[in-house]
Amino acid sequence: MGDYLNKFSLKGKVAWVTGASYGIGYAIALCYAKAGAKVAFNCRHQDGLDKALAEYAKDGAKDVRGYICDVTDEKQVKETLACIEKDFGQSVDILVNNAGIIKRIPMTEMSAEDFRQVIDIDLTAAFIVSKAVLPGMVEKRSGKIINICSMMSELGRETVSAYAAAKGGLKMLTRNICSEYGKYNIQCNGLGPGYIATPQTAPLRERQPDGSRHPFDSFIVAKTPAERWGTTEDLQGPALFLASEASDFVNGQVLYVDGGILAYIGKQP
Ligand code: NAP
Ligand code: GCO
Repeated sequence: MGDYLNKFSLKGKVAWVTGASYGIGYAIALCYAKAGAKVAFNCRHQDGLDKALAEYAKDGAKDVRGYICDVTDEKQVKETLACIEKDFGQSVDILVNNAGIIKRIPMTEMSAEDFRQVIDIDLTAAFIVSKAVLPGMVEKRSGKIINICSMMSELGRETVSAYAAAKGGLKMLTRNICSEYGKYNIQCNGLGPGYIATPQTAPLRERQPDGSRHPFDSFIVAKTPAERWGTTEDLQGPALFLASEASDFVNGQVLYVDGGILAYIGKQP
């Protein structure tokens, strides 16, 4: 029996999960802390940060530190990275580009400003934060970058043109970081959640005034072979795999965690 299970340990590693005050980022950061990593997270608001720190403590995560940082601001990102390195006494080993937003607006009604904001947070910020941590990873010839992609890295639908453009771009940024930095033992992969119950998707699951399910909620359950929405916990194992030594020869991939959506043509009428 080899030391297979030890390969999943994150002991001695520093992980930075962006936008991890709640939702998917929170679940991933929590799992990394439980796997032994020292964890840094950021968000934009002090009240969100304080609430999250209390939640991490309540959930038994040790060595988690929070920072106020807007990931679209290169200066703030550089300053935050310097604080993380100082606070933890080492450079970042694992980066999860998780912070993201969505705007559901039909394309012909969407302003260029709204489109740019989504691209800025969901795509350009992943470039900015990755660019900041890469030199440290190159120096130690080791690093993991995980980009949180989406069903919209592969599929389109009404109202999400900017989000789909960003998440499609993020898939290709993932492949390019792999191509450019793989020789330094840096792995960059995507994690592609299906439809996950978080604040981001809450409007799609709201009960109707008569108490029935939102039509989009029923639509997603019908489109998913697992016949349910995903939970943030569903993403923890796959995110741990991509952050750990167990995935050292996996590079440039997107691991879709979608209950089977992308494999399925849909119910026959
Ligand atoms: P969420 O519940 O809305 O959480 C988003 C997080 O990002 C929050 O912590 C938010 O904190 C932070 N954030 C947003 N903009 C930021 C910025 N400019 N700088 C720093 N932090 C920022 O979203 P989620 O559903 O957990 O989604 C997380 C990621 O997974 C996103 O990239 C999303 O596109 C992706 N995803 C979600 C689903 C899904 O079904 N939920 C599926 C596939 C992919 P503050 O607002 O306090 O800054
Ligand atoms: C939407 C949803 C999706 C999900 C997710 C799917 O409006 O279609 O918000 O885009 O959030 O990214 O993987």
